[in-house]
Amino acid sequence: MATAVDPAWLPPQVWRPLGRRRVAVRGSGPLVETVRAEVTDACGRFGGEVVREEPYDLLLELRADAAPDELGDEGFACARDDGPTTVTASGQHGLLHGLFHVVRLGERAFSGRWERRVHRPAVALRVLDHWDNVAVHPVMGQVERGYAGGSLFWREGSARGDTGRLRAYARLLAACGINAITVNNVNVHTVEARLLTDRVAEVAEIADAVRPYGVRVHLAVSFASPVVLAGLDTADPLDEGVRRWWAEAAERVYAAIPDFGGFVVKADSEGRPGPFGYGRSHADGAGALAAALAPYGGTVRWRAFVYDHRQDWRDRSTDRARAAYDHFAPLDGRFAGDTVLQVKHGPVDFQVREPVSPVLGALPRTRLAVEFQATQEYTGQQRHVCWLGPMWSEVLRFRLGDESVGDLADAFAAVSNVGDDPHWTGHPLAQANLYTFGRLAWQPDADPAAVLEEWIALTFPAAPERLADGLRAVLAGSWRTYEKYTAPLGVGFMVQPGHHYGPSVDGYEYSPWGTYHFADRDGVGVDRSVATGTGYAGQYPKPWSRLYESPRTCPDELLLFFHHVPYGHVLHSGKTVIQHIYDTRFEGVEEVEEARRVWAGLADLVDPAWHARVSERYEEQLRSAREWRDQLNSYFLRKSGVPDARGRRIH
Ligand code: GCV
Repeated sequence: MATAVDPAWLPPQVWRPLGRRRVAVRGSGPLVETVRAEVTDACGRFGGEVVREEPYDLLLELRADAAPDELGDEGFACARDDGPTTVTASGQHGLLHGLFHVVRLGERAFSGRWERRVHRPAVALRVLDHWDNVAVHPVMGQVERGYAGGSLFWREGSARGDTGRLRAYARLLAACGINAITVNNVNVHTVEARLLTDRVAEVAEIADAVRPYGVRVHLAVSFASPVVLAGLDTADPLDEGVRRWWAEAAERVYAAIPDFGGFVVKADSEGRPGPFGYGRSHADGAGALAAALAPYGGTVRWRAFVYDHRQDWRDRSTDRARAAYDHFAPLDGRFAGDTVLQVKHGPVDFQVREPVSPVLGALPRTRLAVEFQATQEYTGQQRHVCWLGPMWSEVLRFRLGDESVGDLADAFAAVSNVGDDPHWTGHPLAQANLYTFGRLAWQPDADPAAVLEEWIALTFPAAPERLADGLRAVLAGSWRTYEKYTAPLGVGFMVQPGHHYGPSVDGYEYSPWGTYHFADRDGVGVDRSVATGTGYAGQYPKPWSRLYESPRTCPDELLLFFHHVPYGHVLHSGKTVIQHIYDTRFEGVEEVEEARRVWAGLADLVDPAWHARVSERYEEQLRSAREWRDQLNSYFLRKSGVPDARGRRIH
């Protein structure tokens, strides 16, 4: 039996439970019209009926007086007693989310009874940042770190104007719970800078296309805009002329896009301009932009990804991991009201394993966004299956002080993994990352395994249990599998420089980027202890600072992030570091072989195009995993001279 999968999302079959009912939609407004249109379409397809009055099986109702304080703009209450299922919202966005909730529940929405339950997102801003270039960049192409084809918004210097696809995209995002997109790369090049001014109409067209699904548009802007776009002789954030320029720019943007979301800024980072160039702080820099957006309620997301990318590798005193904390912790309380400091979830750069960034616990008086990377730059570039749900969930549940990261955050952002690929994400199974980001951003303490179940059920409606089992088997453990054959024990960055795909153990070892592993004949890892190393471990509150300080208490999976240890160091697992390196490389490859076998066995249950695409990527994943295994194992055998205890073939 072949299960057809509609790459346009959501596959029509998921609407069946709702579509064969009598459904009433009450209220008015553009998003209510979207809900009504969805319901009408589903009922038309599956034989149900859109009705005005009782009897009905489902009532979707917008009522301004329906506990607005409790529900907020995006929340809704869902209940079912002896009568119909009811979804009540006090804001239009809430009704839309309520609709997708019912879709997710499927038949369960129409059986049994349950008490009124309120669902509302943990944070108001759940945004996907597209690193899309308008003009094709000579090195990075149309999409920086994009692995899903071209941009949905831009092609070779122009807006694509494919409003149908954009609308479908917004629908997909709403189904995941995502409510904002940034339509250009944080590395803002010359052409893209103009989206803020004379090319804003193109952004307005995108905003019009996604608005019916409650998605708002943001822009990445260059800190040097006043100079680059208006010829001012300074971008000093405290200069009156500069502040006026930003205020006028914001006014024009809001005239074109009344619900514009705000700016994201990468400043003083990897060569981008910023306030340091004018002797100002990042709080000053963000303040100028926040003041411009304040009259309209827009948000400045200011990235904390600031470090010295021109480091001398000989200099052992500079530690890139420390940089964001050193720069930003002293600024706590100095950011203007609506500024959100956007912090990568780990201290370095989206490696497969990093500790949680201590910045997230260091600015109690600052609004924070946690930034994840759905695009799989360092996790297999959407040629490898690597479902990141468990990693993100670990971050969100991690407690810094009294609160979890999920509680501390005021917003969640992810670098988008979507492009114009027919499957949206290049690797069809990478859709699970998109969905999981949206659901965890809505509810950070959600069980990722349950989210994966939802994704499976929504993507393969009515899938036979064998297919669901197979998908679970290939996805659930895929992050740990990837970690096994790539980076041992938190060491990171053993990738090919530049494009970051595939192994190169010393690729960054003598580079200016600050990402070293210091492997020598005796041992490997970075000493970040306070006692003898860079002091990074001391940026954490207790108990973490104490735990990370000593190799005896540091968790195995982060040992080489925090310590330089001899190859013979015995892990908590009882294995030596060198044996762990060998064993995990072999295990990782075996797990990919097994996943490929499981996938091959699902051929009769999956749409042939899907199946073929995933199979082809498994071939590449396996080839690459073997390359990782062989390069890593050979490297460490040659460095250490310690043979594999099990005598396996190492080159
Ligand atoms: C958009 C990493 C990536 C860059 C990216 C940068 C960032 O360094 O390799 O492509 O630039 O992160 O997050 O700004």
